[in-house]
Amino acid sequence: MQRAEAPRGGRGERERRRVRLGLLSDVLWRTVGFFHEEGFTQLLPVMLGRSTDPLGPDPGSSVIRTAEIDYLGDRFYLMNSMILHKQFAVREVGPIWILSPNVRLERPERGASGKHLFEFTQADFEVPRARAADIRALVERYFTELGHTLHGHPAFAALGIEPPTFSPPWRTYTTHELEARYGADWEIAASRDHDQPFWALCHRREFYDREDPAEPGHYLNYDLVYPEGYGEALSGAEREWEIDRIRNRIRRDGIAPAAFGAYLERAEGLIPSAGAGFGIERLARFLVRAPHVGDVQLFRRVPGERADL
Ligand code: ASN
Repeated sequence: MQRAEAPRGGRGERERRRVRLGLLSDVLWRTVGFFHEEGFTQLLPVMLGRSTDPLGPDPGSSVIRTAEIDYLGDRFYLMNSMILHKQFAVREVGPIWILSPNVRLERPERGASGKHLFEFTQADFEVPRARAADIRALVERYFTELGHTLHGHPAFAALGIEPPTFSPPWRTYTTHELEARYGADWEIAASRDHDQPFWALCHRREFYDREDPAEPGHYLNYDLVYPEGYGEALSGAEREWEIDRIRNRIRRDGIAPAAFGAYLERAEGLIPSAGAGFGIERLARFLVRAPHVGDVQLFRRVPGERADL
């Protein structure tokens, strides 16, 4: 298959990349500090699982397939996300977070979106018995503190841009409201129309996002969207934890139950929880106003582009 070569860039671009990576390093440092100060236990990431996130049904998801490897007679999937593992981890450990590498084999045309990578890292966290509003408040605290930490960071002057200012509480919309205003492909149009991040509630998404038992068809999930056209920042939800509801949702979604056997065997005894994950590279891209999320990676992983190394 024809693939574009990764842009190499001249000296100016190499210098910008060095500055961007320096800022990303400080974002990581502050993120570690924040979650520890908030009482989360940091876990090491899992990269292979006997079940992983199906990433659908969700019109925003477009992976060709889930990457898998066979090892000693067992099939392992590379993590699309650690969501299923997070559900067990909160039961064992309490509030947890992970810097979690994900592999998502996106279609090559996704490279043009500016925000898709086939390998990236998310800050992924989960809190036992939390509700959606608790998680949204936590995320707003995180961004506020990050904004304070980065104020005056030399990277912004070096790049000739203003540091972002975050002033939550942020607006919330349902996806129905956004669709009515901006059409089915609302994300980027709505993002361009805002100068602060905003919340989009109530997507019909994966089986693990809880459907409100009091209001079927209403999902207790939330996306955070960056302003100025940068698009989705974070997704999360309250979770389905009752085994019968999980089984029904998997059936209703028409996804192959075989890939969830290992999860379902253990899913009895899950507890209510809520959490979210945000892509570190997308956050860095937004902060430094990079044209493409691959511009903040030293080893670019852009769909449709040949990787250097
Ligand atoms: N991390 C997300 C969540 O917590 C799931 C995902 O990345 N697909 O809901």
